[in-house]
Amino acid sequence: MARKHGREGRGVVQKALITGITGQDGSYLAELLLEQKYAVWGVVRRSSTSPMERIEHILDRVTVVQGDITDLSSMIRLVEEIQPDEVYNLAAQSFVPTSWQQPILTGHTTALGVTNLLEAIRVVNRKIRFYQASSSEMFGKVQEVPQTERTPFYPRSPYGVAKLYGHWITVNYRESYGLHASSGILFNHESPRRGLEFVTRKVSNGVARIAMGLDKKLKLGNLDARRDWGYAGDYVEAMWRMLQADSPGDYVVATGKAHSVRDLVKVAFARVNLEWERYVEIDPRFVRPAEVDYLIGDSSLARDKLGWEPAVDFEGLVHRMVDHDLALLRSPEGSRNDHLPRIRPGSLEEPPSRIAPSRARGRILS
Ligand code: NAP
Ligand code: F7E
Repeated sequence: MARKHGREGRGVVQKALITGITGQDGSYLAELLLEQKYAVWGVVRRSSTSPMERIEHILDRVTVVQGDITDLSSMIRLVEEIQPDEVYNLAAQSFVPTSWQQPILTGHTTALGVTNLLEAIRVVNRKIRFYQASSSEMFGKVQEVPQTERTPFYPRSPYGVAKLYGHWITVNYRESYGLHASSGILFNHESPRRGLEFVTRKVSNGVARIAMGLDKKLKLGNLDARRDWGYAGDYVEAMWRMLQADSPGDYVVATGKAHSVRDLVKVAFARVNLEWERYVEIDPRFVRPAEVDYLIGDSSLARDKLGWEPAVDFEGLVHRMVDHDLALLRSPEGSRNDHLPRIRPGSLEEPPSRIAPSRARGRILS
């Protein structure tokens, strides 16, 4: 899709602050903003190990700053110091099953964290434009098919409930203080950079491992769940376009096509000429206490108002992910068995997507 340039007549370098820059979306968004000649700052939590794997290739072009979205003082300090034109809030506890295990942390991060950033903007400079990463999980037990910006919400997990708070507090700050604050209701979007615990990457990695003779089985939960899956690289463009619009708003971002987890598995195994039925086992530990059965979005508003449309289709996405994981396992790093990503037997905790230790580079400002 052809990219439009940002807001016209700016003349000066635009400054963007991204929370969640080390995540899947943060890495693609940072690349897009660098391409658009922004100066980019990314918030990274202090940790005893480095989470920079997804942004190592751009660390010399972004400024990494320490902060935590649950800590209001660090958000105020960063917004004051950087004086960004645009703030993208992508930070969250984003894995739905973990939200049942850590509901309070999920609330602090995924819900109240949004207020911390909005407060920082309200106090420091109300002209800063704000993007909130809302989610189709807010539709949960869907009240309408397909889902639009007007569909009533019915979240089914502590994560969905927390995102709903984040969505409404964004709307509220827009209406209360006149902030240019937009909420992107994004449906599932995936990529080779997806965390290994999410079903698409779990499947692409599992298929690659089975094709390489490293695993014999792939254990999954509910194969009947249907999702509207798109490509993360396409979706970050919608985020950026929301902040270039004259007025703020709420937008559904989706492909308009749904597939089941079973479809995903079929396409992924077919990519390596294997019959999925021989390898996939159902493990009740991966079935959720309350499921979201069927998500499919209507993104007409984003298409009409923002000129956004997705470029990568479902098959293209799954092939890209399987091919990537095969290449990774065949690479010199991947051939070191002790570093291969795998689901540990008997554990619901799935490993981080790292293959090799990251080399921390770039400027860390504290
Ligand atoms: P992700 O890969 O899980 O990334 C989450 C990011 O948030 C990571 O950079 C993580 O940092 C950071 N983070 C977590 N807690 C934080 C805290 N307390 N303070 C500062 N940073 C913190 O998620 P994603 O897939 O890129 O998604 C980006 C956003 O979109 C999330 O808000 C997610 O809920 C939302 N969303 C995602 C989808 C999707 O399909 N991907 C759909 C709708 C909405 P660490 O690296 O240190 O963990
Ligand atoms: O599950 C089913 C599972 O974990 C998708 C996050 O980015 O998108 C994501 O949330 C479906 C569910 O994503 C396994 O039950 C079957 O129905 O990949 P997922 P999610 O829960 O839809 C939304 C929009 C977000 O906002 C979230 O941040 O797949 N499923 N078997 C499985 N899921 C997992 N993870 N593992 C399985 O073994």
